[in-house]
Amino acid sequence: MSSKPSLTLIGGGLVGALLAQQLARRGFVVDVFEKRPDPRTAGFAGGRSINLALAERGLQALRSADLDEDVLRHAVMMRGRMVHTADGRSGLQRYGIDDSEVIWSVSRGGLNMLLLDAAEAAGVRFHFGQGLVGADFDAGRMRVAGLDGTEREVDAPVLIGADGAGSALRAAMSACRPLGERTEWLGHGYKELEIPPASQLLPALAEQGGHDQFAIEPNALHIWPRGGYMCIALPNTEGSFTVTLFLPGKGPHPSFVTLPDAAAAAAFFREHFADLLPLLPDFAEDFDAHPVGSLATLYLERWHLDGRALLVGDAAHAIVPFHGQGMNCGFEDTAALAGLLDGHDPAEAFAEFQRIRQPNADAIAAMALENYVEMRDSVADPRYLAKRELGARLAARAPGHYMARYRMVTFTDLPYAYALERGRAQDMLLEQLLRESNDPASVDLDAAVSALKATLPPLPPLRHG
Ligand code: FAD
Ligand code: E1W
Repeated sequence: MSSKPSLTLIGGGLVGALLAQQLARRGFVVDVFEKRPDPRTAGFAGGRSINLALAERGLQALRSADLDEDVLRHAVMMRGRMVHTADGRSGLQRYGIDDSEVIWSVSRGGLNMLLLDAAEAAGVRFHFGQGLVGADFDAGRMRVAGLDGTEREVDAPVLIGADGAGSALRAAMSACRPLGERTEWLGHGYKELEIPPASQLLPALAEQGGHDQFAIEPNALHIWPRGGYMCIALPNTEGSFTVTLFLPGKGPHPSFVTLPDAAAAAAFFREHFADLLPLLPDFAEDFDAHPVGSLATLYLERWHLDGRALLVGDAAHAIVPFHGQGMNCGFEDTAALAGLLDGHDPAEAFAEFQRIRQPNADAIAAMALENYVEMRDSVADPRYLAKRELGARLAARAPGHYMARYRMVTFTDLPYAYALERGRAQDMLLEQLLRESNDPASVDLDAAVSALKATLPPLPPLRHG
């Protein structure tokens, strides 16, 4: 075979940096054009600490890049979800029976910088402050703009877009051939707030009568479900937490338009997040300074232009964040693509990549949307709780035959499409078993396991973390 083609990546974010490292390690010549300045010297946008949940799929991709240990050194373990109800009570629902089934809170900025270092060490050439503005796919050339706006042309026969949900490469590809693009807006937005380390919160905690070293349990993902809206919090290594409020963008109260400023929002928090507000000493500053983010699902019919251009990560399949899988799915993309490009020409590899990944991207998009509703309200719904309890009993009795969908998504590398399909079948069975009574203890478990084995094949053997 001829020598490996040289590849031009657009975007040095989480997915772009990891993909670049994996391709360079396989001997490709890789150039990455990143619109923003180098975060390792310029400081990460705004200096705010934003974090993300890393789960098994993302970890497996990092493992294949030999970066898992480095990343986990800077991560905070989350053993379960801590649910804070409106009456001020809270309880931990563990994700698994032991610490083999946990997720990890990682700093977005820290992770990106670690991945940039790793890619550079593998030989990737970075061009920071160079944003794609256009491409001529027939000529194999692209136009990039520097931070001062000056444009120049660069040779780029094979382009890979990891430039996020607002992808400029996607726009350039659409101008060449329609990609069948559709964006479904969620209609809900988000705003990030911060709980500082407990040492900075002593007066507020003393008022609440707490003596803990931490404001709230550090090794958990915190959720304040409130029906039409919710807050979550993920821990940072420094003892702080990043809180995210998810709320309708407009419409009747409460929505971001009915909370136009910090004063209105503080009154709303006093009423509905009474236990959270005292932990947010900079509430007013944060609320007024941080923008409202928007949320959408992106669907494309085509991810590539033959062997000339391909989209990966959010650029191809942005999803809503409620399963914490956007980055994990993008990391899974990188491992799949690096494997396919090794030994195939780009045209074949790109077509095969879409064939394999698109059904899975569609499946996690659907599950992420469903999880918002589940997080917001059904965590307190008796029907949901009964099904979850019966599911746990079936999993304990027949672990090779029943696994909750959340666990398939979060703790295995079973394809997302498989998790969606099997989850539906399992759910139908639970509905049937609980038709007579909503009490899981009243269900004959032996009969239930027989019914399960009669309707569904066993789970495939699992590669566990
Ligand atoms: P991005 O991270 O958006 O990176 C794109 C990069 O391309 C950036 O560096 C950008 O500067 C650059 N770029 C943009 N335009 C150009 C251009 N024209 N030229 C050159 N470069 C360009 N996922 C999880 O797995 N777990 C979570 O807990 C989680 N929580 C989330 C919470 C929220 C509120 C949101 C909004 C998302 C969350 N996600 C989570 C999803 C995750 O953030 C994304 O899936 C992930 O960042 C996608 O990575 P990416 O590299 O494809 O895109
Ligand atoms: C995870 C932003 C975000 C990130 C997440 C999760 C959630 C709710 C949100 C889903 C979850 C990790 N989830 N957690 N507990 N039950 N479902 O697992 O990343 Cl809003």
